[in-house]
Amino acid sequence: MSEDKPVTDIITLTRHVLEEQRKYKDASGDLTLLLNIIQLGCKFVSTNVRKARLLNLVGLAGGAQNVSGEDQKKLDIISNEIFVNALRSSGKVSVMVSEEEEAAIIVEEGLKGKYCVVFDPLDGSSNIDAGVNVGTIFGIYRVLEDSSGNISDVLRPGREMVVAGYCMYGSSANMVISLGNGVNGYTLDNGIGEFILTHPNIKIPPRGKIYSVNEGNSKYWDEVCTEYFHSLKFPPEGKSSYSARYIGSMVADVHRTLLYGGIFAYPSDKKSKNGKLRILYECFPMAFLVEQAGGKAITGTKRVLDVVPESIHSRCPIFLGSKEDVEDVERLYQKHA
Ligand code: AHM
Ligand code: MG
Repeated sequence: MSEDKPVTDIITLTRHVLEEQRKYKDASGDLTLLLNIIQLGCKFVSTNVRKARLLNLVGLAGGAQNVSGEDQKKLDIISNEIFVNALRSSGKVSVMVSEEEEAAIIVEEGLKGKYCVVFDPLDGSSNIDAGVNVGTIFGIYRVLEDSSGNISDVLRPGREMVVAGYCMYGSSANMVISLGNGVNGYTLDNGIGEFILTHPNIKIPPRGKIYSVNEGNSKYWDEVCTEYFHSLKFPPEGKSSYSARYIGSMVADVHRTLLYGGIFAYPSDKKSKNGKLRILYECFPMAFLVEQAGGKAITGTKRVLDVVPESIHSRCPIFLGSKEDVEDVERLYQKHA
């Protein structure tokens, strides 16, 4: 066999999901189709992130602001439209929540399906002008029994999600997904336009050597955060200190944490009582993935996936990553309770 013979038995994301779904007798194929729509959106965003500078998509979109009062980028708006249009027309979705939409989108009768999708179409977009990695984060709930599909279908604990994932747009587009039975990573092959399984069964190391937090906020931290991060930099004699890595793009910081281990945090502080990151479409999907990879995600005092969001854009503090690292924080919060 010649060495340059191409691999012909490729495991694409769709094939992988189909194989998984075959295990469930009552699987209708709807979830597979929905994930295909999400893949389409991610491929579109990936292409546009790459073309951004050439197409003049970098920069602010005519002074528009999103619901959190942040400037919207042209790419944020485009990415949001791609997902909303594709998901609505799929016929598989009843409710959508996007970081870029003030209200939940309730899909019209006739097009409603049995799923709800929550997403941040372009997370970390303040980094785009510098060419830093950005990403799409998403989570999927099944519409509750007896519900016609409304906001109560998404104001639920994250542990009830059926799928969580993100796509990171970096040197390549990396999709990381969990259907509730482990975590797999796929890399977009631009030549054939398919996500190929490249990181099967991702497991986060039980302890890491990296911490990831915006230390510029440290003057506002509570005593637990102050003590914890100090302990990583000034460990007892004979122990190595942790390395600091903070990209400021949650998808990229969590991706590194999943692969290398360590801890990522966006804590609450005196300025931001609930931290910065949004529960439904930032904290929940990432907490789901980290737990499925063997790690932990807490607010400080409780499991992130047990939080019930009060509103679709509510925020919560988060510490996620290697099990032992997160347990160190948990113990400190218990000690100071
Ligand atoms: P965005 O959704 O407006 O892009 O904000 C979320 C981003 C996350 O990707 C990242 O973890 C965090 O904001 C960084 O915030 P800060 O600049 O305060 O450190
Ligand atoms: Mg975001």
